[in-house]
Amino acid sequence: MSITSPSSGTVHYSVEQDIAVLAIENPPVNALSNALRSALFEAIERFENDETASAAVLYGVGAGFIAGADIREFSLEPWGPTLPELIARIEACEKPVIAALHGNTLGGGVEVALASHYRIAQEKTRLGMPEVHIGLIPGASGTQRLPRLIGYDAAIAMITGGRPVKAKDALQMGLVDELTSEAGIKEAGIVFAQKIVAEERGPRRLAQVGAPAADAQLFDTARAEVAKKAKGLEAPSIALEMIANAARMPYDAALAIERRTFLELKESAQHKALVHAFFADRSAGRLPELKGVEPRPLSQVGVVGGGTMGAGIATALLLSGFSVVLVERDEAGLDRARSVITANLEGAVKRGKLSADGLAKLTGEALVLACEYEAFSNADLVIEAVFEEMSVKHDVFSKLDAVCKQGAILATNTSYLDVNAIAACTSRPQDVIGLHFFSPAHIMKLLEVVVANATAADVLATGFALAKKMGKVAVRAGVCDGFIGNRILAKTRAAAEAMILEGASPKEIDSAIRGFGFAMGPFETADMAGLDISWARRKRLAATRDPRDRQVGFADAICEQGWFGRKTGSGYYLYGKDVAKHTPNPDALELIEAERVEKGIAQRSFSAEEIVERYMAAMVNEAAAIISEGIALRPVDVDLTLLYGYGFPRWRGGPMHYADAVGAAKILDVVKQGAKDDDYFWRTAPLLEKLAEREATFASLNG
Ligand code: T1G
Ligand code: NAD
Repeated sequence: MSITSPSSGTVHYSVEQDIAVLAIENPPVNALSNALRSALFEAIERFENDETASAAVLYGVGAGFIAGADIREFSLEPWGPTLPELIARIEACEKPVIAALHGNTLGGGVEVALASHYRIAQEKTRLGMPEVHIGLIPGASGTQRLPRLIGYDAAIAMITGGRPVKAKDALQMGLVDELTSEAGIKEAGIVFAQKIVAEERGPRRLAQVGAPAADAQLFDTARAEVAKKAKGLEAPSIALEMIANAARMPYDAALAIERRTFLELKESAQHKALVHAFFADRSAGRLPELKGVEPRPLSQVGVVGGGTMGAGIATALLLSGFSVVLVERDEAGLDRARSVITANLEGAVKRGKLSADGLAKLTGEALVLACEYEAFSNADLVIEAVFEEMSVKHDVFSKLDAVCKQGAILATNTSYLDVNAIAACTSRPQDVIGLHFFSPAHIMKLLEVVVANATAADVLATGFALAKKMGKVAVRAGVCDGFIGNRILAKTRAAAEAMILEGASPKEIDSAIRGFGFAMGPFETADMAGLDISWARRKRLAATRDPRDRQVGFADAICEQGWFGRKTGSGYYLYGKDVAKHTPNPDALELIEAERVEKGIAQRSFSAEEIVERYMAAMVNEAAAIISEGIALRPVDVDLTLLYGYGFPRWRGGPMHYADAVGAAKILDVVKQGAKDDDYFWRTAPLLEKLAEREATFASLNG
């Protein structure tokens, strides 16, 4: 029979060979919903009263045991037994309860397993406490039971790091009692339970086990390590203190603090932002345009150009199992490409991502280097990564059009150029698309898939399928100067440059933006990418630029000196073996000051808060325009772009989630304030105005 509650989640109860079998079912991941907790609680009560059953086995129907609390229900009013109540009930059973684990056993799933008296796991089980990834701590005794079972070091690593462990490591650390290679976890559980009964081993209750002793140093060392890795995340350090409580107070007192802290964190801004990011990840490829559209098959992929991007893209393709044909202009170009690709792949070997044999294969038969475009005749997709100049792109696409087979997809990695104009150089615009990778292409997770006017639906679908195979996050973008990410970047950088003219220093701005949570500020990023890139873009746009579009002079003046950033030893900062990080380039500061004097601008000071406010207002306002224009289909696509391509702090959820948290009205105020001085740059995006008026959120537009 089934014990079913009105919302999703069921436990099927049966007795097989004197063992009660509790089959937990809540597809797709058996999350502990209100309904499932209720059903499990009832099933446990039934087992206690069932004289025909001498032990119980809990197992998950489907791909795993239990993937933790139901994240979709965090924002709802809970009902039925809480997880701590359920867990206490399981542990209190007078007859042995065995958790039989397979697949994902995460968070509350591990807590259910820890409340059970014995644990058996299939060899491929992943056991983890990922709560910190959604800004939480284990909320149902995990911080107390886990160290009692596996000791402080292992518990600290699992809980504060959030990474799952493999079953064989779980066995070694004592987290599970036995491993099974049996395909049926239910059957293995029953056999294990019968053994427990036959050996008359009764319930083992972790709550009754004393906490291990801890030496004074242990938690101090851990505090320093956790803080160093946290990068703005609050939950890991808080979780660590909960574990430390196990060593310094009785079980019940520590448990009460854990629960209270968990409930507080459930209301925190970081938790809400991280849950937003969790669901954003899962909505990435969910586009109406892709529904029911079959991607084209991909096996051999061509790359034109073996420079920074081409070599990185080729590396990423090889690591994802594609065979690659790379074409450069001459032998010297090919040599450079080969050595960069080999070095990248050697890095993958060092990181344990590739074997030495794999390296030989990828640099051998899987990679063909050539100087003739005819080498692309068999390619299913060719990705162009040559110089950012329309005339060069024009030449390359005409040649590709001539040599590539029918149905081959022709893609450009351009950062800013018009993909419609590139498509027009071919006789097959329906097969042309933008595939905008980020540098380093074999590391960065974002892929902007840029749809031109004539791009066919199955070509777009192939872009998304490619990203999936490469382990990247794909975001659909429309054609405009810079697509989603670089267009926003250009706008925020311009807002930062304007603040510099008013009196802030590049270092103050970078430090404020890092304080917000970005890995780097805009000027150190520009120095790293090369200042010549945006200089070239400014020159390209100069002829068509709106006369109201104010430009700072110092950005060009710095480039005119040949200071292109890190690669030339100086830019906004100085670089060199003996130069401390973030040492401003005094000559660049002089150029800035000279421009202030020339324009009669009185220098004033900026607080970090004001810098962030302006920077983020410029970002959100531009993003709102990008959404209205259909360049980004949904606000969540902007969030994904900034999270995966631009170092936006995940615990802030992305710029649109940030805007929702702050409120559209507040952002609009900053935009309007800016418009008093420069009403062209700070022209209000009508969407922002509309949301502010209606007190509505960007999230409401995600559909
Ligand atoms: N709650 C609700 N839905 C979930 C879910 C969860 N915990 N986990 C996954 N889903 C949905 C997901 O949205 C998607 O739905 C579908 O399942 C498949 O997921 C009290 C506080 C389990 C490794 O953080 O890490 O327990 O989009 O596409 O790649 O102490 O999902 O198809 O509609 O990701 O095979 C701790 C989060 C909670 C686990 C599977 N648990 N999940 O990956 O499939 S806090 C987590 C994952 C907690 C206690 C604490 C992964 C996965 P849809 P998927 P996958
Ligand atoms: P790069 O100068 O490092 O490399 C370009 C390579 O293309 C050179 O090796 C050159 O020899 C080769 N090349 C030029 N013309 C060619 C031709 N006709 N046939 C074959 N090879 C040719 O440039 P990059 O930084 O790799 O940028 C390439 C493209 O990627 C540009 O469109 C750029 O805007 C875009 N992009 C760059 C970055 C970045 O961070 N560098 C990021 C995303 C996109």
